[in-house]
Amino acid sequence: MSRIATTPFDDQRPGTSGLRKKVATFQQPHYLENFVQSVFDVIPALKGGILVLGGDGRFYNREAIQTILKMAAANGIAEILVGQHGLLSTPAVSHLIRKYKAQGGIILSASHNPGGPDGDFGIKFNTDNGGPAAESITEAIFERSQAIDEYQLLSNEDIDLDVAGKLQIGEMHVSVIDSIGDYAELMQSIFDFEAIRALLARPDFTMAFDAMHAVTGPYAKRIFEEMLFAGDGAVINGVPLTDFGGGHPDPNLAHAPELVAMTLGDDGVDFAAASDGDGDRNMILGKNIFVTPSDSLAIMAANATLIPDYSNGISGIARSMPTSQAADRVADKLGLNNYETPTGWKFFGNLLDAGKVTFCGEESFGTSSDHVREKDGLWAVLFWLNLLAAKQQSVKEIVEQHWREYGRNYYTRYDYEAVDSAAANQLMERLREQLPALLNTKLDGRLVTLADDFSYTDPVDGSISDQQGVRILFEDGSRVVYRLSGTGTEGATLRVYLEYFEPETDKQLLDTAEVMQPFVDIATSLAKIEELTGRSEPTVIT
Ligand code: G16
Repeated sequence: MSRIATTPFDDQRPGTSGLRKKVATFQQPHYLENFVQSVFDVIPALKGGILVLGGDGRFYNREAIQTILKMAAANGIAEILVGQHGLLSTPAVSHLIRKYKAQGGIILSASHNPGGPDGDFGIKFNTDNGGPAAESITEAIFERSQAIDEYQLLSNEDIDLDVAGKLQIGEMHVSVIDSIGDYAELMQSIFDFEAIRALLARPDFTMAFDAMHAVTGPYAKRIFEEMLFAGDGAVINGVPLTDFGGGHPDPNLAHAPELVAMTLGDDGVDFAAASDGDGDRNMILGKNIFVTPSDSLAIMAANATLIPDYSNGISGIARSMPTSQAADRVADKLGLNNYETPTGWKFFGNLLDAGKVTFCGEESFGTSSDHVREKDGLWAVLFWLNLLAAKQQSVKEIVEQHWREYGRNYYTRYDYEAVDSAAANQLMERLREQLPALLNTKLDGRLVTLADDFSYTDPVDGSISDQQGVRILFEDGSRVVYRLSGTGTEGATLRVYLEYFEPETDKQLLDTAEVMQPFVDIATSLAKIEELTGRSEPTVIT
């Protein structure tokens, strides 16, 4: 075993979801090793314990896995479960940690960010509940990284990641496992596969799943094509590639145009879905309709009892603050617990562990339940298929019926990417200063009933997270929310979230862009976006 001298890097503070940087940053000598050693130092239970390891297959995935294996052996990890070919989706890691009672998991992914040598890489640590490490832990890892002076590594040959089986590195047992089997079994235990098979066998029903050349390809092929007989070709872009085929593995209207096109017109597929780099995000589409992630969460909660695993009802729903309030209306009506948390899946962990909620969701294309402690793209897709089978209605019918019953929360998000960081911080600071004066004033004729910088007190452990986004709420329930992303790797990304509630049925089928324009105008002028950032248009609208 070698102890290798090193010096700290000052930029190893994890963001919304792990440490994400350009590949070139991770390729610097000692960069990956420093961070991994900091994780091992902060989580002593890993010594003598079990660790799960895998990634989304992006460029540098295999090299990083070989390095981490040698470091794990040197740091006294007793057993490591690594995904075959180095692949494991984020929800699959969460499940494996829980199933095999591991002390933690390392996921190599920069999620929906582009890959390849010029793209992004990332590393996330999940704790023994299967969920992303809480802020107190990520902060401790960062602090450790700032004092690190050596790391441990066992000199060993690289192992063959392509062959499933058991081997040993030094004293450490290594199992190269089928990445899909345990996860597919879990899905089978939650959903009615018979009913989904019958739906997919209907001659008048067609589906397409876009794996975006990322990790869910092999999972989707096994589950949809081999277990549910969706038919060959139901999964598109199903082969994981280190650069995601040059695409941006982000399942949204902007980055999955091929799939969106398949849903349009009278011949469009009846159901379409996509997932992201590491398989935790989802996008749901029906023939000529896109289901916003916020609506998807609300509709799932309203119909949960139609799914076998939730047939006895759910305890509650949590959503991130910028996610639309559609789910709150369902919680109110059904008498469910309801929580509003900061952005970041890690904030749902305590609520799920305490049984306070069953479903969680975020506007950023994430939904999941207490079956794991991560968001889960394929779970959401299977949920919708099961729902379609149970209701024997189209996606459009289900969504529009939901709006008629609960009202419609029109929703849109504007992203201004790679903005100058100083300008973005100044914009947020200026907004914060304006907040006290905004209360009870009118913006474009709308009365402001709340204007604050969102602060969250965790109801389970009492921890407080401040400055989680500026929100301005109007009398009619509409909102404008601003925050800076915690997942970008270039400058700052300003996100502006806009929401308008429409209770009247005859106004629920209007064009979202038109309905939201007054709020876009309010948001851009109040924050002086063009003046302060030089951007007259957002980079992406979802
Ligand atoms: C991550 C987090 C999510 C968060 C999203 C966007 O998703 O897990 O909880 O909503 O980033 O965060 P931000 O607005 O700070 O960029 P993923 O899929 O990238 O891991």
